[in-house]
Amino acid sequence: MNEPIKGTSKFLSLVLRHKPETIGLQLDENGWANVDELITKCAATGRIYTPEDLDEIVATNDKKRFAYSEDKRRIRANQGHSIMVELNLPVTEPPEWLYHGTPEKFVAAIRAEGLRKMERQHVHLSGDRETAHKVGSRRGRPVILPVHSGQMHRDGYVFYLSDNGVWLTDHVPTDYID
Ligand code: HQG
Repeated sequence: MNEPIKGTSKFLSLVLRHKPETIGLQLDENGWANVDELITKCAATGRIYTPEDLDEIVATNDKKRFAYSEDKRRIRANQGHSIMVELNLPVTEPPEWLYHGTPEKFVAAIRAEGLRKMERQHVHLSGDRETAHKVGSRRGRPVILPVHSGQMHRDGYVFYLSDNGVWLTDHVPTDYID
């Protein structure tokens, strides 16, 4: 592999979640890229990955960000997209509480207007405080907001669970944030 695995994962996140056009790639409506085409187009921009490199990323990436189709001819990001894709994630009944970690500076806005999906396709929630803490720490000192997901579910809000265990929903109104 021509760079540490973390750099590769970052680059694949860019291409498979946000900007496939960076390498002239097109994703289908479900977010899949053809593996051979991905490898060829990465190579054209100087990033040489073998099929075995991609196998390693799919298998070992700490957050299981990527997955193959059953026939392994296609690859996609499990969640986190900013471009419009239909992931066909299973609607799943959430636990009573989920957690959202965010930097302190966003808390006032979140208390005023709820959790919004911002640039992504969904609001991302974690099943435990520790994970939420990690998510929130990406941008500074985090605050953990408990979300009353059980009540949201009873009130008709829909939740999805991604293949890598991230809970997704469209919007969390302030009433459900503890
Ligand atoms: C905040 C990573 C102001 C929100 C993580 C967050 C996650 C508001 C930021 C995944 C707001 C959006 C997603 C409001 C929400 N006013 N700010 N009303 N509502 N926000 O990155 O949840 O490493 O799009 O709190 O692990 O931080 O990429 O969302 O701080 O799973 O695989 O707006 O990204 O995964 O930021 O993170 P993001 P997120 P990966």
